[in-house]
Amino acid sequence: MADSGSALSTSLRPIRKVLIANRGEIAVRIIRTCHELGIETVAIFSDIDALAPHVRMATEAWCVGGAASADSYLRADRVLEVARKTGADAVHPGYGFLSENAEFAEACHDAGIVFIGPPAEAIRAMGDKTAARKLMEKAGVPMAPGTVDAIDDADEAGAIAQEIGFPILIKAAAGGGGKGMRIVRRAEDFRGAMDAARREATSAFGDGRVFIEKYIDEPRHIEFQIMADTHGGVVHLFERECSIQRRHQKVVEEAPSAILTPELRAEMGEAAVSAARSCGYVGAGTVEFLVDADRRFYFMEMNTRLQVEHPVTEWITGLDLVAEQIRVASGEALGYTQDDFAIHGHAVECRVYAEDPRSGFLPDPGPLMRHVAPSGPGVRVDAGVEEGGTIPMEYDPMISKLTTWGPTRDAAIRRMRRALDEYEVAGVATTIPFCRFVMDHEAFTSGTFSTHFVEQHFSPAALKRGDELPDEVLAMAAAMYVDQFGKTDTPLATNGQGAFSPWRLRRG
Ligand code: MV4
Repeated sequence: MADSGSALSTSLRPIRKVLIANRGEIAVRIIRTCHELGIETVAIFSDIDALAPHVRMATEAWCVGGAASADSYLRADRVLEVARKTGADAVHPGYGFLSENAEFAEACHDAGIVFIGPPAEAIRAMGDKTAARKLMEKAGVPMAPGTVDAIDDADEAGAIAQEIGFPILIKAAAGGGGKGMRIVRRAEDFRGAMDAARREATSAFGDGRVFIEKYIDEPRHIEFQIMADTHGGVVHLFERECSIQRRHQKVVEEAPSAILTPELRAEMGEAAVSAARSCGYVGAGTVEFLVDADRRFYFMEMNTRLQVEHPVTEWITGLDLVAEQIRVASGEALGYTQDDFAIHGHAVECRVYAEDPRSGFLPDPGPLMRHVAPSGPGVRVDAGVEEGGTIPMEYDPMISKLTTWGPTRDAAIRRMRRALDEYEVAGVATTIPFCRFVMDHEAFTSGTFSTHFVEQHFSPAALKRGDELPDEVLAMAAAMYVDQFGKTDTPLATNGQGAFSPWRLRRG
């Protein structure tokens, strides 16, 4: 592979100690790989996370502040101070928190600490959706028809919308994840929608710039994993199907997608590699596409971090993506080319959250009185909490990611049903029954779904009863919890709606 330029650092930076600027399952996941590689780890934690698994597992752990993310995990200054005083060679940001913060990446670099992620300029370019569109246009990556630049004149924008043809979508340049978007179906609604989108974008991002795209109705969300080194090597590691989501929150993902042909996969993979090259990408990244009913694909955005759903890619490729990130961050070449990869079988991920699918997926944080995760052939559980611990209300209420592998899609799905049925949780409501519903649904099993799956097919009434733990098990869980963790029915925490007590058990 050719070296693509002098701006790329080719010197080796040995990484012996990594600070993990995160918590929960992703911190645990990163620590595991570091320890396998003989790398020491530094955990950071907030006041309420002192007993969390990531803190216990790391070589050393330092408190960085109070419960609120803004007082701890988002405190770039304190995170860097800990990195400095512990002699960490590198920082792994995980996902969320500081992972897509270009200033933080830069600050690490300025402090002589390796940021395990792309260059700050790549984070910045992809964070600005109009800058990303400009790069993609130059790189020849297909996009939905629309404006490349942000547009502020409503008359001009209206004329362009007319030209593209309704329905159109107004998006925030600083947006992502669906914030600040407006669908417009009729010309007469355009001006009002544009004003609303600008106001929303200004208050959400402090940046009111918007642009316009043709609205792709009932698309599939298919994203490509890419990996790039500092020597000009870039490969894609196939796709993940992420269409099963609600309110921009993914719930079920799989790899590969049931609808891609080898030809389309190759074409989209090449587009993803071009997207990565266009912004000088280094490390693990994800290029998101929308795929319409005619299987035309359009660039949506690029995520400059390791993603939640990366385990399904690890299942089908056999790679450890965190190990690859660390190798690349230390300056090593990929050591493989596109032809070295083939899809091995099929993998499915279900995200298990402390949320109640019977009442609008309301978060249900609290003590995890029982947590017996499934295991056995082809089952992987990435959890950041354990039985006796607590799902705090301050952070994302994820309990774990459950992934299964099988030689075929059908086998992976059957294995997922078995694993979901094995999973025992008491103390909080979970999305397990919802995931079971998805695994059973004909639209999912036949592969004929879109991003509208949940709104089209799900209602709480569709959840089966009888999938919750029996009363005897719940009573035993509560008794064991009190016995092991010394908790009584005195409140453990409050969520503003009342106190949690070990006796407040939940079914399903
Ligand atoms: C779109 C779209 C349809 N057409 N763009 C949602 C989040 C942000 N990344 C962009 N999103 C969308 N962009 C065009 N031109 C539909 C969505 C969209 C969506 C995309 C993937 C998964 C779920 C979604 C839910 C609603 C809207």
